[in-house]
Amino acid sequence: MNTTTVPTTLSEQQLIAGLPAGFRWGVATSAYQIEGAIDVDGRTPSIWDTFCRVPGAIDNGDTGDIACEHYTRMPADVALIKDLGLDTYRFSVSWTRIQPHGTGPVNPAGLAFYDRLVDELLAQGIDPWVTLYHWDLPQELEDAGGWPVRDTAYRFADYSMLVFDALSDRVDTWTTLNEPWCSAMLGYAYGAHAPGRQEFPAAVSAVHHLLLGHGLATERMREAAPRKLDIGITLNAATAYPASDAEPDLEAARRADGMGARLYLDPLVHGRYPADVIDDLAAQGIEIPVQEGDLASISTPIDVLGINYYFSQKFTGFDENGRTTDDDGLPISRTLPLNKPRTAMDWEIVPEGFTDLLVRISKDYPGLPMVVTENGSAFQDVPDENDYVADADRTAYFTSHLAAVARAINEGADIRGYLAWSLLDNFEWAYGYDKRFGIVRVDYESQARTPKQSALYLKELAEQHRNL
Ligand code: GCO
Repeated sequence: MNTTTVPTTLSEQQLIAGLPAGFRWGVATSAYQIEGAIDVDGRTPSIWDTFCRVPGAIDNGDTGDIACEHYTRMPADVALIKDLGLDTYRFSVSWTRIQPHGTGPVNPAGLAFYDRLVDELLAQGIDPWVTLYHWDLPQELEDAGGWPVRDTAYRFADYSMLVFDALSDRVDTWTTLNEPWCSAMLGYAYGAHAPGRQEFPAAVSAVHHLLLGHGLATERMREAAPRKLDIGITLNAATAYPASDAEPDLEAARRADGMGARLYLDPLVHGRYPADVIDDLAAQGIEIPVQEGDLASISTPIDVLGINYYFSQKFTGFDENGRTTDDDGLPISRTLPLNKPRTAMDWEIVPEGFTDLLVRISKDYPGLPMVVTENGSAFQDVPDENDYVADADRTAYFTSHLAAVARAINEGADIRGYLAWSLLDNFEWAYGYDKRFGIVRVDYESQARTPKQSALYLKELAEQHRNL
């Protein structure tokens, strides 16, 4: 044994070695971030194609036009997953390939790509995991109002069934939405993501219609399921730590947790929106546009809750001058540093926040099997002359976060697998290609793929685990 290994690393390794039998080891991507080929086989623009053309919206003026050319390089990318010994591949389907106008019949040429992808995965012994929506709304639906409009929920359910009817004979695991918080808040409140709107009340409507779309699609998929399938949703969540026990700090953490986690989990699991969040919104004159029957749809039981975790934050209810309300009389909410090392995204590295989150969800929403559907990190990679990246930083991130998952399991959380984000360096939304999350390096000039140290590490862990 390496004598320089510090005890915490040792126990992290032991924790990881103790992950349960049958635990999934996989990797995730999303359509717009890797596919490229934006105008072939009938695909039309999504909100991301449009947003990428807004001056200043994306670092460097980057776009997803070419991305990783996964659309044409797909078989080689699947072979890569196989080489890494990973058993699950989570990918998303591009809505405008399937249904170019956001409504109407299926586009067979667009569907054919995912049909081939699923067959290729199965031929390699890799379990396909479909995400139906990873943020790429058809532009035509945004032109009709987007997620703040109720009709979009029905459009999403119709689109979902086109994909489901074509692939449910071979795909066992289905995620409706990826991170509705991001779609609603980054897209409609903060304007940092497509469609770039900054209208908080519209963002709250978007939350409800995203959840309604999830519920309607889940009901219909379950009804049509040819056999027992796992259907669920993926949320991004974090632990919101209060800066102190002072009431304003506790309140700031409560509000952050309410808007970040409970606004989604409560309706999905308990069939009601959290009363404190409803009150907070009402204080701003905002109402969630619930209609009769919506919450019954939204709380249709799910089989798996996907959790995407990157970092946690500390919240305070005081501003720099010690005041607790702003000029409009609204309560202050600010984040303060936890004083941890940071990734290239400037996100603090907080594995204990991951354990706390998973344990907390398992207690507050019991009986819900979870899978980590994304976890990973961006760092400033330095390739050697062979394009190999010895990414000790990313590898350490995986180690500490896998150990955090194992700790949560040891504390009673039901977590069935871990999908690393991401297979490839890819289009990191508003950050463009500058931020690299891949376990496999992509040279964007040549499109060459080179597994990084972190990929080889995950390969080894998956292999050891399989041989237990
Ligand atoms: C996310 C997204 C990914 C991001 C990743 C890193 O779910 O937020 O699923 O598309 O690339 O999170 O920011």
